[in-house]
Amino acid sequence: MRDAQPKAIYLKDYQQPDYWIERTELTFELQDEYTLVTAQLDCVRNEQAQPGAALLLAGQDLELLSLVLDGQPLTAGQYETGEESLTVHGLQERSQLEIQTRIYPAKNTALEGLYRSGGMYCTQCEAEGFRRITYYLDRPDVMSVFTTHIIADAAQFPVLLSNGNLVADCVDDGLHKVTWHDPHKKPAYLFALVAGDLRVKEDRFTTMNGRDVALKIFVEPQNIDKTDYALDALKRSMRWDEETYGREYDLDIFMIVAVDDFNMGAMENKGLNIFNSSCVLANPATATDAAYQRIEAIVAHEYFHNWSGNRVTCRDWFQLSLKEGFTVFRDACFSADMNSATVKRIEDANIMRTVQFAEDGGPMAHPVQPDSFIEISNFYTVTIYEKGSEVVGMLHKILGKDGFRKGSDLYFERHDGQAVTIYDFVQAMEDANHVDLTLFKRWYKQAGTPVVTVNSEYDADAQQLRLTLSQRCPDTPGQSNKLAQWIPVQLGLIGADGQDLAIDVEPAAAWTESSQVLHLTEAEQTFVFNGISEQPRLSLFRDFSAPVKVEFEQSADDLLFLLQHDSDGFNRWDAGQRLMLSWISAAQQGRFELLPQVRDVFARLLADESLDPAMVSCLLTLPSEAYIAEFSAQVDPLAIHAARKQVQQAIAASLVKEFSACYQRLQSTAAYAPVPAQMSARSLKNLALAYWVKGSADGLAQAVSQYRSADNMTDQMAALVAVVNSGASAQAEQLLGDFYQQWSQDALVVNQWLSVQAGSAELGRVEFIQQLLAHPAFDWRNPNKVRSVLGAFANQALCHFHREDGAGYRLLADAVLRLNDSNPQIAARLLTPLTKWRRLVPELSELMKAELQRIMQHDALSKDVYEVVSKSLI
Ligand code: B3K
Ligand code: ZN
Repeated sequence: MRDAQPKAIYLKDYQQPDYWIERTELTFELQDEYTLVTAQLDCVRNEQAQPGAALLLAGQDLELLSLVLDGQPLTAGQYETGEESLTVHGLQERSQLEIQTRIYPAKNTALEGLYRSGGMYCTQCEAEGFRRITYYLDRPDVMSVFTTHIIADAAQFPVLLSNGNLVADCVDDGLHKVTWHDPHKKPAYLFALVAGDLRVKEDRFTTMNGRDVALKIFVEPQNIDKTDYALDALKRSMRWDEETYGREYDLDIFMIVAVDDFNMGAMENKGLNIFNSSCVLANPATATDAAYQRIEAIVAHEYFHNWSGNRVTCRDWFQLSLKEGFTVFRDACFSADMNSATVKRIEDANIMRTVQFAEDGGPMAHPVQPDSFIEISNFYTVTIYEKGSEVVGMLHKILGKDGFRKGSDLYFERHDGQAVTIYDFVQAMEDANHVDLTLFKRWYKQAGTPVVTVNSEYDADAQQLRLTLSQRCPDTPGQSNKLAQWIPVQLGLIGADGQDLAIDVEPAAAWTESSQVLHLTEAEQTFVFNGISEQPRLSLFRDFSAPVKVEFEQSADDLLFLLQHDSDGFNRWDAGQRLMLSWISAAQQGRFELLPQVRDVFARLLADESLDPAMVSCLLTLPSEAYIAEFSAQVDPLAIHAARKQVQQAIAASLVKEFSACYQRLQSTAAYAPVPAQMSARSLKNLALAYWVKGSADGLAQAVSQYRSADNMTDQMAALVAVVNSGASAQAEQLLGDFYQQWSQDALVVNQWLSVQAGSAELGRVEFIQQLLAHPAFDWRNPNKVRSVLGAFANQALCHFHREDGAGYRLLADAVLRLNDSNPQIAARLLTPLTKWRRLVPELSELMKAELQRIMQHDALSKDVYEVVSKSLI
């Protein structure tokens, strides 16, 4: 254990800084061994600060070379350095401070600040990476105008990029020198620099007011044929944000750079987005449909941050969801508009129920606006992002489309150029719509997933339905006795003919144009529906209208009815999932059988050409093991695995003909294109193949044949996964070998190859994972590879991760300890599966806890790992 325990930082302690930095001029001299950074900061005293207040700057892993204040070199006594700080005395109301530091990007394995990735230099400054570049007021409420000079060897670094517009570019005596100027003031976390020998794919975009913008995607030379889709997605995002939010781009150039070594998906640096190469590069031969959709969503997300995050930014990191929740909501709506809105909603609800509800129910549970943290990097969570987005989505439901737009217009107009809080966002929504959202704000302060219990009574004589909804929210670390939250309940009542009944309800909906959204704002409320002439079936929380758990007993017959007839696609899916969960739980108790009427419904769905194939594919997909675990009181991963497999096998065996017919029907000779209609058809075709392979030898032969003839990665990968999961080990080994040979030169494809194996119940045994970690294709320094092997193993190959002797947990804990030193952010992220120990069956729970205790004993834990482990053990 470390000596001094890292300290928590509290929202309640927020104070403005004593100085602002109006202008920041940076000079980078990139040399082989190190980089020299000269920062000139125009500091202005905050009017709230005392004259003579010291200037307190943050810095990490910096060598301080010189300090000059208002032209005078500073000597000992005029400043002090601490372990991660620099204090400077003697500033006037306005002073200029020049700081020279030396840094070592090639030794930076944490991938924060300025670092090397292969032959290039790049940066990642959010949240607190800029302090690894120079001493600075590295906090988002300090917004400054940046000018950046970069000087580097001209032969090695023909491309030198930073934020804003290029204002000077020359080669002088073998040195390439450029200057970039960003006229928009911004916090340091949005600073970026890239240097390399890169190729560029270019296009142009004309904004709604006629501004001509150059669009450029920079990649390493071998990837230039993988840039088309991101460029297309970027243009669609720019247009969509103009049409949907009235937001226009504000510089002459917008750049994206692909980088192989990157901790996260991408980063929205002003005018210079940096992307993990896995989230931007694609061509049909190497990327699956899922990868294309991810790229579309992330390109949009980062672009949308230009307004929700950059122009209007966060006052402090407790407000992270201000930009992330809102921007995820924006990208989700964009993806819904580009593809099937229902399928997108299903995918998002799936993530909420599988990952976010788990976080809410575990030791790292925190509100959308946390009260404290030890390491902010640990708070880039599904709660901040996805639950944050759901909360914004509920505001959208409550205010309606036009009301929400009025609110967002006011927010952007009122706060442009400012660093604000989540409540400033809500205030704009309130002011624009003249509503009081006091109750709604509890969503931001209370952690945990509310549980809504449903009771309904139909009175045939009175032709009335009484619906009683009650809510409670479980205690979470540091929070108990939660208050009722404002829960929008979108619903329908369905008659025997499958049609929605007309709704006349008291109390009526208060704040929406849609009478089908009830507002549950108290601990318990009864809603009375009048004029209901038959006992209806209830379809509640349509479109996943609130991120809650629902306790509602509905018969298998009712669920099967909803699966077929609900006019709300999301609830059709949900009814199916609830049915499947009931089968899996029956299988766990040794009493599952697939009833003929269920089989017939599935057969009809498979043959129904009027339905969106992607939707049918969702309807017939079993809940994942992780999803099932979230719906189990105590988690027995091995029993869940066996039960799910049994149900899957039963479906496969009883519908062989139907799956094969559906597969054949959806075969296509059209050239591959990543367009919605094709992607939708492929998703059902490949789902049918996966079941067919499990149901018959013909299916296996077809999968091998699809693998061999595929001209695109979606079909090749789907066939490979189907064969691997079939348990046909000889064929699987053969195809995996062929695959590696075909793709060994393409790192992104090799990562997919690693993850298919590591995440597979058939292959992902502990000993095999150890072999993958020793494979030449693996590299501990590359986060994508760590995620492909260890992330896939611990999150997907659950039957091996939860091995009875604890070897799976040990393997993961060893990896965490190894990465603790080199890349703490990735180490802490890998820990997530180990935080769930309390919910496991006792034998496994003890073994997992023991691994956490072993990590805790380590004597140099990073703040990142310390926070997750210590909170998990409380
Ligand atoms: N804002 C970045 C995430 C930065 C993560 C820092 N540890 C990506 C995004 O959400 O758009
Ligand atoms: Zn974001």
